[in-house]
Amino acid sequence: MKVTFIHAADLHLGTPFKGLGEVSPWLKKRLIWANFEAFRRLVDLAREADMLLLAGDLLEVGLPHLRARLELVRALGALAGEGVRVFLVAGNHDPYAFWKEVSLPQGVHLFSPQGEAVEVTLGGSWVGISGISHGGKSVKENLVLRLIPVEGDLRLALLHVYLQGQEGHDPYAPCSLGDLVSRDFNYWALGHIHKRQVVMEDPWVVYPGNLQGRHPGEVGQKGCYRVVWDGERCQVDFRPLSPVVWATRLLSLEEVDDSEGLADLLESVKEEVRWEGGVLLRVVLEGPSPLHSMGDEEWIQLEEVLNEAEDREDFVWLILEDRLLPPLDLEALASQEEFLAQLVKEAMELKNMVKDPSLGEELGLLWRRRDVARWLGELGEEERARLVDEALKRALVFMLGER
Ligand SMILES: [Mn+2]
Repeated sequence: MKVTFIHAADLHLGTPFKGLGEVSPWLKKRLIWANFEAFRRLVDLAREADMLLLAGDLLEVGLPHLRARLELVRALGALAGEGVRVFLVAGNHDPYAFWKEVSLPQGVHLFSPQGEAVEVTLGGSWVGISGISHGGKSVKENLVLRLIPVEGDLRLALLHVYLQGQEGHDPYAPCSLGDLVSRDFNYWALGHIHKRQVVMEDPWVVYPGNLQGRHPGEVGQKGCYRVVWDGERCQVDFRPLSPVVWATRLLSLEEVDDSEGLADLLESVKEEVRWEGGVLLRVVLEGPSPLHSMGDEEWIQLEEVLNEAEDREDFVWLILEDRLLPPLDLEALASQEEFLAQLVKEAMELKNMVKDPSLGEELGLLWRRRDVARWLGELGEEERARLVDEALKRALVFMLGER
C-alpha cells in the first residue's frame, strides 16, 4: 500500500545565471554543469521512487535549449524504461504547443491544456492524477476550478499556478487557497513559484521551488520533495539537489579602515560559508567608512584578487556590492545643516546625562514592559552611553543614506 513519488518543478534547464558580472572560464563551465547536475541528482532520486511529477517550466523555449531538451527527454525515457511513471504539465515558459514538437518517450505522460484525469495502480494502491497544461504563454484563467475530478485512494493534482499572496512572480493561472481546498485532492503538486514552501498540510499544498538558484535572490539549498504515502497519510521531505548555492552577507566596516583589512575580513567571511559544493557569495558593504572613496576600478581589482584561487570544487565566488557612505564627522555635521546639527547636539547632550537619573527614567519606561525586562538586565552608565552612540549613528546613516 506504499507509494513513493518525487515532486519537482521549474527546472528551467540550461538557462544562464544572472547577477554575476564577469566570471572565470572555469566557473562559467561549472555553472552550466551545476544546472544539469541538479537535474541528474533529481533523476537518480526518482529512480528509487514509483513516480515523478514535474509541475511545469522544465525548459525555457525562448532561449537556446537543445542540449537541455535532449538531456530531459533522454533522462525521462530512461526513467520510464525502468518502470518509474512520469507525469508532466507545461508551464508559462514551456507551453503545450512547444511540447507537441517534442517526441516524448513511452511512459511519459504530458497533460493536455483541456485537462485530463489518469488513474494508475502503484505498489498495489489506486492513484488518481489530474493535471492541466498551460496552452499558451500567459494563461489568465483559474486552472484549479477546471481540474477534472479523479478517483483513487490517493488523489493528486499537478498544476503550474500562481497562488494569490506569493511575491515576485507573474500572476499566470491565478487561484486562491480556498479554490484548492474546495476540491477533493490529497496532495497539490504545484509549480511556478521558485521559493520552496509547504503552503498547507492535509491537503498538502506544496511548491518545491527550482532545483538550482540562478540569481542572487534565490539563496540557499534548492531541490525537490520526496513524498511517501502509507495508505493514509503523506510524509513529505525536502531533498536538496543544488551543487551550487547563492548566499548574501551584509557587512558594515566598523573596524576596518584600509583595503588590507577589508581583504582579510572578506577572506574570513569566505571561509565561513565554504562547504563541499560551490557558493556564489554576494557581500553588501554598508555603513560609513573611509573606504567609501574607493573607485569602481579598485572594487573590480579587489574582486579579482579575492576570486583568483577559486577554480576549485568547493569554490566561494565573491560578488561585492559597494553601498558605503562617507565616514561620519560629527563635529562637521553639528556645524552644518540645521536638523542634523540639532540631532547631533541633542545626542551629545544626552550622552553627558548618562549619570543623570532622568535618562534612566526615560529608559525605565521601556523596562516596565515585561517582555523587555525579561531579556535585558539593568544598564550601566557605559552601556547607556553606547546606546546613545549607536542610536545617533543609525539615525545619521539612515538620513544620509536616504539622499
Ligand atoms: Mn512559471
